[in-house]
Formats: sequence, structure tokens, C-alpha cells
Amino acid sequence: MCVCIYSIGLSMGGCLGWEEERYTDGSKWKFLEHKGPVFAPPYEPLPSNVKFYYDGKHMKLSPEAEEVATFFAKMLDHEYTTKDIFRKNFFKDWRKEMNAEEKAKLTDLKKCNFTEMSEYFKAQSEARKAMTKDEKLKIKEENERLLQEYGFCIMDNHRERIANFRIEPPGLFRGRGDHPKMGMLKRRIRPKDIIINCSKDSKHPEPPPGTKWKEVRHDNKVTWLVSWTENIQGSIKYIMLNPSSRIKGEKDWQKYETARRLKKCVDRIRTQYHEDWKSKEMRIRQRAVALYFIDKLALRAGNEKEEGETADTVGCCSLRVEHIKLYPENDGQEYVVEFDFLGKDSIRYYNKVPVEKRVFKNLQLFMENKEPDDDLFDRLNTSVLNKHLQELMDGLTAKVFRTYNASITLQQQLKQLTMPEFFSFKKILSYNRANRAVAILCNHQRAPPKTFEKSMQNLQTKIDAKRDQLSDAKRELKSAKADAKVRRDEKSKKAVETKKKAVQRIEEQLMKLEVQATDREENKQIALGTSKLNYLDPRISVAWCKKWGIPVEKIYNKTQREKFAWAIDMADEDFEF
Ligand SMILES: *[C@@H]1O[C@H](CO)[C@@H](O)[C@H](O)[C@H]1NC(C)=O
Ligand SMILES: *[C@@H]1O[C@H](CO)[C@@H](O)[C@H](O)[C@H]1NC(C)=O
Ligand SMILES: *[C@@H]1O[C@H](CO)[C@@H](O)[C@H](O)[C@H]1NC(C)=O
Ligand SMILES: *[C@@H]1O[C@H](CO)[C@@H](O)[C@H](O)[C@H]1NC(C)=O
Ligand SMILES: CC(=O)N[C@H]1CO[C@H](CO)[C@@H](O)[C@@H]1O
Repeated sequence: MCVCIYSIGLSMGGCLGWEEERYTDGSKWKFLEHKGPVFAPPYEPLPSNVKFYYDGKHMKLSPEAEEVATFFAKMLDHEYTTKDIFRKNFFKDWRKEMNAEEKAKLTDLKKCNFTEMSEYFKAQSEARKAMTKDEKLKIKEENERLLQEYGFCIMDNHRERIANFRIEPPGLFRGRGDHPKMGMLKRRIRPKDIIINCSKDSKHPEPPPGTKWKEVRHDNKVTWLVSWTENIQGSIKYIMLNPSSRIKGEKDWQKYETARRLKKCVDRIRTQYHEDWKSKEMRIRQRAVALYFIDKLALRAGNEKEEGETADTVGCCSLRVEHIKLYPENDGQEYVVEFDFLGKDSIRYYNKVPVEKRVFKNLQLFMENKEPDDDLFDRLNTSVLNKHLQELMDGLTAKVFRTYNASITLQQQLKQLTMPEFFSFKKILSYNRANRAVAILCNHQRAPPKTFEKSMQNLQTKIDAKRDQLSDAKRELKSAKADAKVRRDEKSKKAVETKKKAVQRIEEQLMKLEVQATDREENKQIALGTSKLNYLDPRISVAWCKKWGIPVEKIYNKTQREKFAWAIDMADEDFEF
């Protein structure tokens, strides 16, 4: 068979998928061969001089109990280990790994002393940092060998990179926000947990000696290679192809094409839901108001599965009465709705927006005679809404509205903010500002990075030094000019020119640093990555780069360039979303 090698990047990017990917156009692969996953290394018991103490007394733990204890010890300096839920969940799961004797003795987490374990891991991590070049090179070579052996598969006629062929090691679950399951033991994944998907006529991956796979499948309608069920949320995890692969690229392209189709019919959809606000049927009114929120505020639809089980997060359909407040008038605006709830990943969504009068009146109606914890849209659920969206446009979901609004907003902002006369670094600031406008729209907030103040200080020091340098250069220019006036010869004229250029160069460097500071400051609490990676049609960004002669590397890092290879390859300066 002919193996065509293409799109092979070597960075270790990519992540495990959560959604099973099926071909949307009914296509199938014909041949799939791969080597299966790389398992986490087995547990290595602690050296005997690293001791664990219970109630002040040394206690030797069984290997099973010790392994789980090390997970806690490794996180000892982290705030998590002070949280009640974390400690409770951890202790409950830890006890399950203890033998009878340990179970009887270890009854109070407060009496456990993990200090020596924690010190040991800290020392190990220091030792890793202090490795010699040769030792580091050895590790790098071993990683490269694993990548070459396990990191690629052959799908039909292509050799493709696999996104993440390493199975995560066991540890303690953290989750985002105040996740009710934080601290639980994330079990070690073994061959007997693994389902392999490959073609019948390929060389099947071998399980490690003495073990068996759970199952080997030959399902050519899906694009995953390996799957297993993780124990915390019971969700299925998959090993899939790298974003740079042909299949991923096509899926990505399709997503943005769907958003572009929405652009063409969004007016019709808006007209319709405006009409539906007046419907005699309550379920239609509720559906229409929910749709308005999704369109106007880029809210998520809400999970189809019951969210209540995990953190108390909601989407549009699962909003409760307590999540909104109505103000007939607020700060000089009429019909204002205040939203305050925890959205995906427990990130708070807070927004105060004026809405149309009819929406406001409907909301009042929906809230009548209800308790705070009653559903706002009691006649609506996510599946009903999704079905309705499908009827409005093939392939339409709440996410398509987000993608559409994000992409069109980026395009408009880029047009507005990029001035032809800007230096290229200032154009890049414009790009980041456009990206920020979208991130704000999508509610992609973050806590300021820990290193923020420090890195701003460093930058400020550089700026101050550059300012001094500039005044020196200006002074030198002035004296060169004075000198030239007196001497009136070629040599001193040349000197003036040289000094002038130096001043210009330093001015430009100073401006660049100042723009950098502005950019960083504005970015303090906003995460650009998520929208860049998931909601912004890369063809808009690539077209913008082309138009202004900005290298794509300035806006996409290596991982992002791999993911968007399809868009970069077909770069078109006149692309209109
Ligand atoms: C825990 O153990 C360490 C090391 O053996 C010891 O220095 C420390 O005092 C102990 N901490 C407590 C709270 O007993
Ligand atoms: C995108 O969302 C914003 C914020 O709610 C909204 O004002 C705007 O009308 C939307 N734009 C489009 C084109 O849908
Ligand atoms: C959603 O509502 C529809 C119609 O009321 C109902 O048939 C369906 O079972 C509901 N789905 C869920 C997941 O609750
Ligand atoms: C690229 O940027 C993303 C954030 O958007 C980051 O998560 C990733 O680690 C970066 N990759 C590289 C290779 O720098
Ligand atoms: C869940 C699933 O799609 N399983 C498929 C795995 O592969 C076998 C053999 O091709 C199919 O029969 C199953 O339906």
C-alpha cells in the first residue's frame, strides 16, 4: 500500500476527545492500523527512608495505599488539599485502597503526616531540573522513540499523527471550579479497560505481555482508535487523530461552513422568533425567548444530560428563576435583565442587558407564581430546543450561533481596528483586541496569571531603560547637529544621519514595548485561546495576515498552526466570512 506522509508536526499538542466522532457525511475509512496506547508507568514504591506518620507515629503503608497517599502528598502545597470536599472525597477513596489493618488504624485524615513524602517529591522535581544535558537528551530520545512507534497510525493511504497516545497516569481528580467530585481517585487505566478500534485486515495492536484488551472492534464509521471509560464521571474517553489530520481538518472546515450558512438565514430565523414571542402556546413562547438569548448573548443551550449530578452549572434551557432579575428600568435603560449563574466549567456568567419589551413581558409571565429554584423555561428542554434548531436549519445548534457571532464579530472588529498606517506590531495589537472582543462575548474569563504582576514589572523596567536610552540618543543627536553646524563637512553630516536613525530605531523599540504592555494589561483577565481555537474561523485570521503582510506565526503558535493547516494552506486574502 502507498503510504503518503503528510502534515507531520512533532509538537506534543492535542488532547483527548470527549465526544465520539462520527463522520457526518456517512463516509468510512477502509484501513486503520495503529499500535494502541502507551500506559502510564507502573507505581514505584517509595524508598524506605521516606516515612509516613499517623498520629505522630511511623507507619509503613501497603503499596496500594501508599500509591494513593503519594497523590495527596504531591498536592500538599496546593490549596485544594485544604478544601473540605476535596479532603472528604480523597479520604473516602483512599480508604478503599487500604488493607483491613490500615482501614482500622487510619480513621482521621487530620492525623496523617505526608510531609516527608511531599519533601521527597519536591527534591525529585529539583533533581529533574538539575539534570545534565546528556540525561535530558536521553529522555528526549526516548520520547521521540515512543512518538515514532505509537504516535502515528495509518488511515487509508495516509500516515497521520495521533493526538494523545499516552494514557493519563492515575491521580486525584480536580475538576474546574468547586467541583463536587474533587479529590476522588482517578483510577489507573489498564489493558482490560481498553477498547481498540482498527481494521480487521491490519496488524492489531498487542496488549502488554500477560494482559488482554477489553475488546477489539472494527468500526469504520467512527474516527477514534482507542477508548475507555474513566471512573470519575463515567464518561468515555477516546484517543483520536491530531487536529492536523485530514479528518479533523475537514470537520473543522465543516463547522465554519455551517456557521456561514447561518449567516445567510439568520434574518429569517430572527423574524420567526420575534413572531413566536406572541404565540398563544407557552412552549413556543419559551422556545422563542430561549433562542433569542442564544442568538443575542451566545449562551450555551445547556447539557442534554442531567447537569445536577456534577457541579451546579446551567445553560440557557436549564436557567432557573433565581438566575435572572428583571428591572423595568435600570441606569437609564428600559427592560433590563440581569443574569447571574454558573455556566460551563463553573465559570460565572454575569451580565446586565436591555432586552426587547416583548421578551421582558414574556419573562415576567414565565416567572409568575414560581419559586426561585423552579425552571424559568418549564415547557422547554435541551432536546426540544435542539430539535427546533434542526428544523430551522440543517446542522444548526446553539454552538453554531456562537461560532457565527464570534467569527463575524472578529471580522468586523479587524476591519474597524486595523489602520493601514500602523506598524506591524500595532496591527497585531489590533488583532488581539479584536480577539478579546470575542472572548468577552463568549465569557472566556480567567484569573490573572500568578506571574502577572512580576512580568509587568519586568516589562516596565525595560520600558524605563529604553526611555533613558532614548533621551541619551536624543542628546547625542542634538550635539551632533550643533557640531555639524559649526563644521559643515560631510563627516559630521553623516554623523547626524546616523544619530537620527538611532533615535528612530529606539523610538520604535520603545513603542513596541509600550504596545506589549498595553496588550498584556488588557489581557489580564481574558483567555484568548478558547475562542481562537474553537470559535473563530481561521480563514478570517489568515486572510487578515495576508492582507497586511503579517506572518501567521505572529498570531498562531505551533499547535494552532497545525490545527489550522487547512486554512493556512488555502489562504485567500479576499476571504469573507
Ligand atoms: C510531620 O513530620 C515531619 C517530618 O517527620 C515533622 O518535622 C513534623 O513536625 C510533623 N508534623 C506534624 C504536624 O506532626
Ligand atoms: C453578537 O452578539 C452581540 C452581543 O450580544 C450582539 O449584540 C450582536 O448583535 C451579535 N451579532 C451578530 C451579528 O449576531
Ligand atoms: C423534553 O421534553 C419533551 C417534550 O415535553 C419530552 O418528550 C422529553 O422526554 C424531554 N426530554 C428530556 C431529556 O427531559
Ligand atoms: C499555543 O497556545 C495555546 C493557547 O492558545 C497553548 O495552550 C499552547 O500550549 C500553545 N502551544 C505552544 C506549542 O506554544
Ligand atoms: C458501538 C459500535 O459502533 N460498535 C461497532 C464496532 O464494530 C463492529 C464491527 O464492525 C460493529 O458491528 C459495531 O456496531
